Amino acid sequence: MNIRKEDVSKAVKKAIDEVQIIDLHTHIFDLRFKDLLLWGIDDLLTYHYLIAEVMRFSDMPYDEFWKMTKTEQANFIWKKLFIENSPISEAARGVVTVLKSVGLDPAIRDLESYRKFFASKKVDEYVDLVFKIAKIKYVIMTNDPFVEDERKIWIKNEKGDARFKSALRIDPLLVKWSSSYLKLKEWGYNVEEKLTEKTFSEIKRFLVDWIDRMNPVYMAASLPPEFKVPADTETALIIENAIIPVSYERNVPFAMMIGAKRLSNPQLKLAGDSVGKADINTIEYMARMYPHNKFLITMLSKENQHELVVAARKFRNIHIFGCWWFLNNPSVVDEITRERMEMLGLSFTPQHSDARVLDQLIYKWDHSKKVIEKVLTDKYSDILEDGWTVTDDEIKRDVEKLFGGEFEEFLKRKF
Ligand code: FIX
Ligand code: ZN
Repeated sequence: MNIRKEDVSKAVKKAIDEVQIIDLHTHIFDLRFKDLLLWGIDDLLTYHYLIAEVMRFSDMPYDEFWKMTKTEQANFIWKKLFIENSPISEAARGVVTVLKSVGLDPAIRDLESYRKFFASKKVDEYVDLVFKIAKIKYVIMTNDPFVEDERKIWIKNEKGDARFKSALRIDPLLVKWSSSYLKLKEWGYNVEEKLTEKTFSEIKRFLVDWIDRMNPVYMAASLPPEFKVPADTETALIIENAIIPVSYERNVPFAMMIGAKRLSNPQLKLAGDSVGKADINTIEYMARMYPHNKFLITMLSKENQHELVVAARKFRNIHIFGCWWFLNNPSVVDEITRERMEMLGLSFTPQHSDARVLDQLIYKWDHSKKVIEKVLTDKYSDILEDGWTVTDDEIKRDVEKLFGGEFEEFLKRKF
């Protein structure tokens, strides 16, 4: 039935509340990976976003912070960011949203009672609970074969949980070749530091072996602001001579996450990364030169967003996903999502969670869904004003596309 103008917001809210989400990029793991799966209040409080924030309220030497146990760090963060200040930043608000969503009372502000709640949970049941609350169909993990703790689990070839799909993460190959080639050698690939034809073909063999082992939805790398292709750099040469051909032959898209400036403040460790504007020409070059390849793209700098949307309009082999990291704040998600919808309609994926802690699926999606709901309501209201009609089913169809359906269609297309 056609929706009346005054009912649009209700209809959009219902469709978004009910949609089963495909989360394109996370850092969570299924149960095979044991302790690599982070969850519960102490992991939530020691999230690297909150570590960066807490140090701004303190003159504690960085070393002293890193020497504390996880519980002590969590106590410190709780005291500073939740008791001595109101938790209004996006990452702090996220903890409050999680407490409320799992049935705890944020108003009691009692960290020990929250700890007791999580200590009473079994991890497998808690995974089910989080997936149910956040309405997740499946997540895509970040799987790096260069991380020894992960690698040793992959090589056991155990069956995983279908709700956790993999992504083959290859940053070390692209940004640390001078040490990664030694690892490849150790694993039986006949490579040398110099990028010869033989070395490219062995890198390809490495990629194919891991694609066979992980069955990844895509290959991915996070790349710095100065990332440039074509260029006479190890990164560019490995991409053009190994990643691109394997990505095409195996029909595994290449996800480029561009603009992360690693360890801008090394004292903050994982929390010390920053952002820089990247060159859109690289993306346009790759999409143009390799029209039969598929590229998933997200960029970290706000300044890159407009030109990225334009690039996607020009090249159908680009699928934009998510408001990444420093962009995942309601005001910025609102602006970027509006612009993307205005130029791409429904042919992009507005958000991924980037959850590092299982429970974050709850808040990251809760907060993003509220913004996407507002934007979509405005867009339907505009066309209704002009005399167009929409039905509940059409809204449901569109919402499903935005939360993973269009991404799955992109994967199926053959360019
Ligand atoms: O490179 C990445 O996948 C980034 O998303 C992360 O490594 C980053 O630290 C993060 O957690 C951002 O949300
Ligand atoms: Zn990430």
